[in-house]
Amino acid sequence: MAVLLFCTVAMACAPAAHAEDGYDLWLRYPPTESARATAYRAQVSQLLAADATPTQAATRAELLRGLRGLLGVTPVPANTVTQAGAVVVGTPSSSPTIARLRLDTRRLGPEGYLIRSVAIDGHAVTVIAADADAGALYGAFHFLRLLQTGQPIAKLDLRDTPRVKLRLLDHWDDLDGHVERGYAGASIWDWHKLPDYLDPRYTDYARANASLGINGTVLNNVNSNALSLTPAYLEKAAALAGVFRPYGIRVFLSARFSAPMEIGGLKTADPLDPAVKRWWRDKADEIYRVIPDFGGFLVKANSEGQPGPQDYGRSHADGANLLADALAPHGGTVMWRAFVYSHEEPDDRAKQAYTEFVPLDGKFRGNVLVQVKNGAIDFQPREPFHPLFGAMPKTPLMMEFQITKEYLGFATHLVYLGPLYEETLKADTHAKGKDSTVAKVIDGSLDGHALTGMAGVANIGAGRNWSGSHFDQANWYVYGRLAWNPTLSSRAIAEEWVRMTFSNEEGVVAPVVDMMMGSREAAVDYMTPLGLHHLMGRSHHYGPGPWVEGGPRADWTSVYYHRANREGIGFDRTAHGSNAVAQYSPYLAREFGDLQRVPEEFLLWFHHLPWDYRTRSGRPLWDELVHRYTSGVDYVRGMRSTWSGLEGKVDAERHAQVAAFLGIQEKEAQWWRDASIAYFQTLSGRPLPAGEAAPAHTLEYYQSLEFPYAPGSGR
Ligand code: GCV
Repeated sequence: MAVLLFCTVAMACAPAAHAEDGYDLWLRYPPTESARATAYRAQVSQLLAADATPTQAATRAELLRGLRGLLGVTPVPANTVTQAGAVVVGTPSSSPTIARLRLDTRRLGPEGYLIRSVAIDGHAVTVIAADADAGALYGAFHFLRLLQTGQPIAKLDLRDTPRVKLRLLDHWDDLDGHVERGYAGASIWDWHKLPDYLDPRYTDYARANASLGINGTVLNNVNSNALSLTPAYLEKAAALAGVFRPYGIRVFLSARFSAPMEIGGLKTADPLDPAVKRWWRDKADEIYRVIPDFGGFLVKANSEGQPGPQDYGRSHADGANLLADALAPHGGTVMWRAFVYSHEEPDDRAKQAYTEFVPLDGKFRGNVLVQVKNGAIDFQPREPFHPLFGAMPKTPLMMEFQITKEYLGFATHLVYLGPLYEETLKADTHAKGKDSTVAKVIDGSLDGHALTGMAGVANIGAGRNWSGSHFDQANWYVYGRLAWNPTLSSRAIAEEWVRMTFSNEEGVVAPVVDMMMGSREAAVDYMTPLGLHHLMGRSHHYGPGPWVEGGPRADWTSVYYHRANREGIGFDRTAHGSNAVAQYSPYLAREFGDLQRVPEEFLLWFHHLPWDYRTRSGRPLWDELVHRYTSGVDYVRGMRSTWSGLEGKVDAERHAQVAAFLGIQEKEAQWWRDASIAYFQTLSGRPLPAGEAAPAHTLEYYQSLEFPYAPGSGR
């Protein structure tokens, strides 16, 4: 085992002199403030870390990089623990020192770790121990996080294991470099140059994900192209898998259900056809020959025009099981999406996934996860949790969150999604009595599933700062941390992120965390207050479009969802309306259906109410709506002023971009407010409440705006 001894070098602990462009994410490792750095250096004077495997080498390299940056220490080879302040990282098989300690690493599983302050031969030592290499890597990142966030490290006794097995990013990246709903530039995958050119960025992508515990990535869009399953593209995917493997990340692919016809020359893709079964089995064998640790398939079937088993009169279970049987011999998993709604629009769109999937509970193979979006419509600024959670006890359901902000202001709006994720995960399904939270469905504890998963639709692109804006990096971060442990607090995660990404100075941390924590509620207010939803511009989804109607299908319009008329506004999902409430547990069905008990944030999601309905503030509904729109805009104004007060405390380059983006956000928040009020006022016929400013333009003006080149459109 290679053993390294640190000698410290004098280093000025001034802020980084170079401009910060966001590339380094939360792994910047800037010099630590000097008093704290001195203390840390004494506690981190030696590093014992093996490098016999690629994962061990990555772990050691990350520790060296981090410690060098944070503490200004340079490693020198040595043999054993010879002084206080050694850091020992590894497993009982990679590290004789750890083996000697006889720690109970078995119970940590393949990805867990412990970090403990112990004495070895009379020296104070920090041990980062795991049962497998990946756990040691995660432990090393945790240790670095403690230093990055200025935590004491003298008396550590931590252990952590992930609560969710598959923690994935779903890339909606097309093979031509376009990213569906991507606002951070072109695809990070340069398919054309793969497999021969491996952009160093792929390694940094893996490092960033590993630092959060993300252990899988679906490389291509769920609106998939069968070409990604051809030999040439499998070779490219294999090259990426090779880069990611040392970081514990496995590659998955979105599979096009009709691939046997499109690239296999078959006349059908019927899941019960023997030739189709053989084709998928052969394809799986071929994939595992080039990617031995391939994770499996993600499938969008019979949804928004994608092919699927229903094209042949078969069920989603038939389709999923076909692929599951092909992958099973290799240990692969199928993630079958429940984002389905019929082309014929027979029923409230919010009800359709439940209607289709609940009867299939128990019919899926053991290596199938059904992937369910957090809400029943589509990643709206706010939705009640999806009624499927808690309703399919015999089937493991995995969560699908969206990290990219398709409906939350694209890249420029500062909207921290932690509270949205947390709200969903903490929601109580009441499926098995009180405290049957969505988090417990996802981590498998509610129904006893060992196969568990969470997916986040990535907000990563080829842009220099990865996510399109500095604050959007926080959404990648919080997603990863919650995928590891869905019970963490979004505020605590925001604080961690701010400390690592911007500064440990309290004068920065407190105001930025506060600003982030209220930002999602503000977006709800200026876009879709009180349970309104799906009111954005048609197809590109940029900006307000509450007037959107007509077109190919009613449930792609806004009027379908807000149902506003002269009398009132809102979607009646009670027993008098679509009765979507009945898809929740009886307790929640009563709560959501009862005007006295329904949480006000879901008022118009579940109820159609007259404009003069008295809300809990005492204001009539129309006045309350206007009030919410305005307070959303006011919050953005407040963020601008908070941020401008931080000038000089955050590096100039990032400060300037955030300030400019907040300016865009304020303009667009005002646009959302004004356009929405201008439109709804034509229906409510009511005056603006006293003190509320009239929209800056006429409704016709807002309706005339067109954005043919808005980024990220679907195709
Ligand atoms: C990948 C929404 C998006 C689509 C996306 C779809 C899905 O409808 O607008 O771009 O397609 O969700 O999740 O499949």
